[in-house]
Amino acid sequence: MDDTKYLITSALPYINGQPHLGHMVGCLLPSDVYARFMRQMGKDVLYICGTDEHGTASEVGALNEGLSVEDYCKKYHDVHAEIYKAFDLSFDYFGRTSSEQNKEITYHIFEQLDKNGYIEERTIKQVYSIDDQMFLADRYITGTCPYCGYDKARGDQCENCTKVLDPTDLIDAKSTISGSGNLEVRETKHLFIKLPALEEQLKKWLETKEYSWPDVAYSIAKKWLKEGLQERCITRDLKWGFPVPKPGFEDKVFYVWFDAPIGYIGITKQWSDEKPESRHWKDWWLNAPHVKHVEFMGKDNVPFHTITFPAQLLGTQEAWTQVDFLKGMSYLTFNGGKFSKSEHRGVFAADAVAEFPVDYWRYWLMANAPESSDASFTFEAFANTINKDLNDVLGNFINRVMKMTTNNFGPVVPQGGDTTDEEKALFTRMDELVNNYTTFLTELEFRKAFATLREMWVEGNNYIARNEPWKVVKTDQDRAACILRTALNLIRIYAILSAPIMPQTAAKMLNLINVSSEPLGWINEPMAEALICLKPGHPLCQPELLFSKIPPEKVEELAVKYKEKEA
Ligand code: B3M
Ligand code: ZN
Repeated sequence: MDDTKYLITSALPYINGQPHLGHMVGCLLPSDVYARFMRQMGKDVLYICGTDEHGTASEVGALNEGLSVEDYCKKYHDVHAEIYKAFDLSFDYFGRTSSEQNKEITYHIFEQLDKNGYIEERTIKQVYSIDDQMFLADRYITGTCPYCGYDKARGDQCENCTKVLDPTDLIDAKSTISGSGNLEVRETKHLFIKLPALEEQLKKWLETKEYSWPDVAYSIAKKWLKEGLQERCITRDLKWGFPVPKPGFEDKVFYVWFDAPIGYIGITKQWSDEKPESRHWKDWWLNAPHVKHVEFMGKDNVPFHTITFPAQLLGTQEAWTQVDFLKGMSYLTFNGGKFSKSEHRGVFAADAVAEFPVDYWRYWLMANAPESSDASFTFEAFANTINKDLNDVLGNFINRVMKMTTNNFGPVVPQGGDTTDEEKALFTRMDELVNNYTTFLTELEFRKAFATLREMWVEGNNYIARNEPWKVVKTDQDRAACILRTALNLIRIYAILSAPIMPQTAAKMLNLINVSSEPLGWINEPMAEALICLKPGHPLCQPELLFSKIPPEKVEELAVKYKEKEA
């Protein structure tokens, strides 16, 4: 028996601000599609996500809204949770990195690292803002670039000439929080994780991944290792975060990237503690050789998940579950430019579900997923895909078959006729497509998978077009019955196979043919069996349109509406 368990995680979205379509397709949707697929395959799945809450951005966000950081995070945690629910993300648990459980595990991991000699103290120089009463992270300092004179250069880099800067290089440096120029350089003590000391272990571990990780992930990790690892600072002078449990460091907190990935574990423990149906978190995370951990993230997060987080876990010298497979996504652009939270450019997830049914978004985003390169969202492209793929190809097929059947045979699967070479050819072609589709989903090749799904819909249309049941019904009722019965069976197959990407539509499709959607398995049997599953006499429901076309006026209206937000 296969006792592999699948631990599926999506990168934990930062709490501040609203998720946009780029976030949705960057890790949340692909992980959901995969989790749904694996559940349908009958696998033992745990799907975990949550908000990433620590760091300066939360402190600044709370300040801007006049809230305490705790209230600010609670508020936005709920905002995120609600949006993801609207997108039908099927997390087993959506937790928070600021939870007590995460604190407990973060402390444990830190203490192990310290005990094993992988933590060291260093004194560093940092910019202190006297008026803000805090040390400033480099990106919260702006000033004039000494190289090109650009007056909005950040403490870590000049956006204009791209030179990497030290905050002390800036002329007329100011805090971006208060705008105050009352800054001074102070010495401060911090803790560092000794990544160089973990380099050998990390290399050995990484080598085992050469053939199982996608090229991008493996090559990013390799490149980091080749350039040589540096000690990394894991503490910050902030108030919001987990206080560092070490004498002399009580007034510091852990750096957000130290406790955020541990959040996957902490959130699993939240699930364990809070949900009666859960299992023990350690079954997934500690001494759990049967667990396969599959991670989804934007490609900028890959180094943290292939180098720093694995090193944190390796350094404990305990048997933590490490990432087995990692899907790093490229970026989605909006009309060719960047989605920007601060400039309100792009379509936010909450707006998206207010404009169109969620399955339109799920389908478009996943069928055009930015996998090997960036993808660009435009309303025109969106409308094109929805009108063609969903309305003309899938919707039209279902509607015609349902109508022809009920008009000629009543609301039942028609009786009569035997399968001919036409059906046998369809079975063979569908066997091949279902097989490819399953393989692509297993390998997380989303674009290829959904192009294949669409091909199956096209096959259905071609089958109907070739066999012309609307004509045949006038001369040969038995033959027409066989064609429509086969076509009705195709609807069942399409529903089951579309469920990971369009769960609501799949349920509606099954409802039309009066098939229960619980529990929803996969298609494992050959088409010669699967396509005769619905038997003559099986009752059907009233035909109903599943999609509607997006007219050109609507495209124009939306293009204007969402462009206006640019200003
Ligand atoms: N919050 C970055 C991001 O949302 C970061 C991911 C954490 S995963 C542990 O892109
Ligand atoms: Zn410059």
